[in-house]
Amino acid sequence: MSIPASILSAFNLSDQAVFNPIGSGHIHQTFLVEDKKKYVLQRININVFTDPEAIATNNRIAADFLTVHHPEYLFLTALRDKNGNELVYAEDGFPWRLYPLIENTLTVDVLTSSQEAYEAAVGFARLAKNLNDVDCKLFKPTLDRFQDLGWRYKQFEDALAHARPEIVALAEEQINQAKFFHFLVEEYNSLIASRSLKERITHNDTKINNILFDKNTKKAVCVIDLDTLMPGYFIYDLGDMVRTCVSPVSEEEKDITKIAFRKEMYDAIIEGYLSEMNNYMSAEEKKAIPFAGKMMTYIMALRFLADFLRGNTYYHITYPDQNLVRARNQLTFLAILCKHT
Ligand code: GN1
Ligand code: MG
Repeated sequence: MSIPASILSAFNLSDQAVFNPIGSGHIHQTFLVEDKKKYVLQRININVFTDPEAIATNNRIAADFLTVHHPEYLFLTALRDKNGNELVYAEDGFPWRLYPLIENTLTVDVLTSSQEAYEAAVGFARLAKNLNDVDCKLFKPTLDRFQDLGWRYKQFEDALAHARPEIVALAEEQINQAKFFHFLVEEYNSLIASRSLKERITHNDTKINNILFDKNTKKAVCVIDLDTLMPGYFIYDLGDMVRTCVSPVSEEEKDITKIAFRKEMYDAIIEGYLSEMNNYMSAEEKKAIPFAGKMMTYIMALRFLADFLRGNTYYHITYPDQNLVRARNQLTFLAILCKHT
């Protein structure tokens, strides 16, 4: 994909600028820009995020709050174009945004030490802690019912009801497994109905490659991918960390015999998260800690499987049954997680 000239000009990028795709996100198009300075340029996928202005507004509210209350905290904000806009629309209607590149940092897809797991959890928990007192009502959901497990289950059932028989046949084993774990939907519904979880501003996409680590110290420097920064519950953030940090292989791994429970990683995530959030969580909330990873692993299994059944309309894929592979991976990890937590 080439970058529209109007976008280059809006952000004052020169003719000499070099663009290369980066990142492993499934939704947007992301480029590293090397010009006089280095940047990250991103085209927002408006087929997924139909209200990109809501993302920009939520991020601005958080940034303004953090500047006043936690000025020392590094919160990544988009740069403004020459007209003062954070989102710049190309002729085709897609909005683009530009971020400064944070030098000397890296992302990882699979953690190799429990120290890294601890640091990642501290990084995501610090965002939740620093936003603990912000007014949730100021934020708009950028994706409706994004983490609503009951709704995601219904979407899976709907995808199944409309799928072609040959697609259903390919996914039979995963469909049966997905149905088997339905008890987690009941557990989720009663947890939410009990009102024991505080509504907070959560990141909602805390997979391990959404945090930047310092190349040298391996400390968490800042969180990225703030598209789903919106009202939620702590289980979403803690759960997605468990989902993506505890297994020695990522959600893309085809060989399910490599999927395992790394206790040292699990413990480090909980410890890291509580090192920041302990005083901000009620005893009732803490009781929900073991549910977090199961809930988020299940929701991703359902989402990948539903997308496969629908013909892969949501997640970017590079080979035909990639979403089925991802679903199988997540269901395998879920079964393992249920034994250990
Ligand atoms: C998507 O933006 P990206 O690719 O990191 C998805 C998350 C999933 C993740 C799984 C908006 O995240 O919810 O956990 O894929 N984001 C959206 O890899 O659907
Ligand atoms: Mg994302």
